[in-house]
Amino acid sequence: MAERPYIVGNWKMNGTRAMLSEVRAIDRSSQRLMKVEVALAPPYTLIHAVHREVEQIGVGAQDCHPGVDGANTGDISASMVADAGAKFVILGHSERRENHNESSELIRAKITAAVEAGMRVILCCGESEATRDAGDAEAFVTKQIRESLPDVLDNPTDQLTVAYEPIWAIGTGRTPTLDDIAAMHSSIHSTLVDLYGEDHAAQVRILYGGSVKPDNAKELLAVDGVGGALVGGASLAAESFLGIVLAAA
Ligand code: G2H
Repeated sequence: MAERPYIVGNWKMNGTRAMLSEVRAIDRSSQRLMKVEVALAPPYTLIHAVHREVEQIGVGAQDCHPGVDGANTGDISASMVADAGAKFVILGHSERRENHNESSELIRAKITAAVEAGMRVILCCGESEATRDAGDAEAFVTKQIRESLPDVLDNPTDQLTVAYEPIWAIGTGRTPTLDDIAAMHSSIHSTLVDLYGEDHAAQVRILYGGSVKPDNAKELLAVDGVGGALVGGASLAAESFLGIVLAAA
């Protein structure tokens, strides 16, 4: 595991201001766990409120538009989420790729916009069950990463985190074998070496995501090459999220 594991809660389309008490509990406990970097990505509507509540943990967004401003009803730009207090944005999540037909080309434009707005990016990637069963998982994820990342990042070490989330493990309670996770993380690392060189790639954390829970977090986080976790359902309550943070400490 990377020196300082990164545990990120992705609230997806969940959360109202009533959940700010959970945020306070997560932030207070995280202050005692300096060995772990902790962050939450609430829905747009809560970014500013969460930002105002926290002292220790990071706050991010779950998406952004590739443009800067303009006539895009209902869309939110990278600079707008940055203005609300977000320091990072999750891009390329399979729920965006599948439910909103987001291509890797669009995700690449969003990453460029986010970096230009001064934000860090968590790029998600992951294969379907059919792709894994066909033995094509690593090739598929390599292609996704190569097509989604801009050719040039000023400083990939600071700007980029990658999250490997096999689609069939998201919210299902199923996870890949630990060997499969290790092999995929090694493959992603090699892709990053090709793109940015060994020194930068060594610093880019690769998270695992997909049904991470307090009771499986320790073994998942101990897998070679896993630098933290992107957590959905189990991040919605302080108790379960902090169980995962503790497992990383
Ligand atoms: C995968 C993950 C968080 P969950 O989408 O990004 O969700 O932990 O609910 O599987």
